[in-house]
Amino acid sequence: MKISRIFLFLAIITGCLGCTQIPDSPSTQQIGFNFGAKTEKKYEDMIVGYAQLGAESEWRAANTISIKETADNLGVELRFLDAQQKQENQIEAVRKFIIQKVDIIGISPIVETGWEEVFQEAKDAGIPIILVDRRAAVPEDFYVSYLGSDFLEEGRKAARIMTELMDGKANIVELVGTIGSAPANDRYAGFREILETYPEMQIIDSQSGDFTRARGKEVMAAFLQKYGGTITAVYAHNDDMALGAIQAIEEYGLKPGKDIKIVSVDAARGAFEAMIDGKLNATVECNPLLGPQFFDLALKVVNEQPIPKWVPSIEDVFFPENASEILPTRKY
Ligand code: GZL
Repeated sequence: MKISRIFLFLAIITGCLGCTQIPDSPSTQQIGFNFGAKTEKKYEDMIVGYAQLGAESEWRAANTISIKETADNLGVELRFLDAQQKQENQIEAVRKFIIQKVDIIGISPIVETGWEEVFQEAKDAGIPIILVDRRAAVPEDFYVSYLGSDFLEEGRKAARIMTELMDGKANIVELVGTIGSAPANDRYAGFREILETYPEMQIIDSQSGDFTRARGKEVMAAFLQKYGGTITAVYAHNDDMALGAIQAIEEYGLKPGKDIKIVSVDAARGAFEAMIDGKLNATVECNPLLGPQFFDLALKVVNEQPIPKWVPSIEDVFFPENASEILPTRKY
């Protein structure tokens, strides 16, 4: 008798190993033989914990909407916590998800460092982590995948655009994002990498506006008090700070986009409106609409299917020339 028949025979008389009890159905209750094969989870079977960092910008608002709307459309049970831009709140959120035994955790780490301990706790609890939007400086086995942009390349793109806009000569002030965050670190580095070969492209000052419009305006106003009209260009790590800088430049009595050229990052709706008004000279896209890709990755992870360690966002750059035509097509 062939070995497989013996196994099947033994399985039947010993009450069938690894049986799947098929829930009562109108007709009959059946016992299925799955011989250890796991039933594949569907979106509606998943419980996902998402530790969002805050609500500091247009970009973040669009990112949150994308996560929540996608979960709703797919029928995923989403546990969503907003850390209000405090790392300790994000850490607490991850610990709550561990206690709740969610299937998987998504997190946009507000800064790169300080995650080893709580990520180890998730690992010990057997709950995988997907990094969304921002990276964390942890060993690669602490997370299953990073879904987000190449911030270094965003910085390089901004520098190439600025150099062309200024014909290779500018006094630049820089509005930096949240100190210690991956986008701020890399947009800072990528921008400088390109400027190395342009000695007359000078960064005369650099300060954090924490990715918010209010702080961007405050920092730009201080730059104008210190340097006045010697400033010829602004590099803003996001559109919200650029819009704040525009207000400060106008209140100082200069024309943003003309007297002082401005290049920013995100390509949010406000940037298109500013470009149409002639007050912003370019914006480098950073895509916040990560919901569909995130839940697709999450389902693959819970079904133990292979996924890439990094899923880069697809992004473009935008200029005033066609801002009016593109704005109606924008989703954030
Ligand atoms: C980038 C994202 C940044 C945006 C800002 O992926 O983390 O945070 O550029 C947002 O607008 O606040």
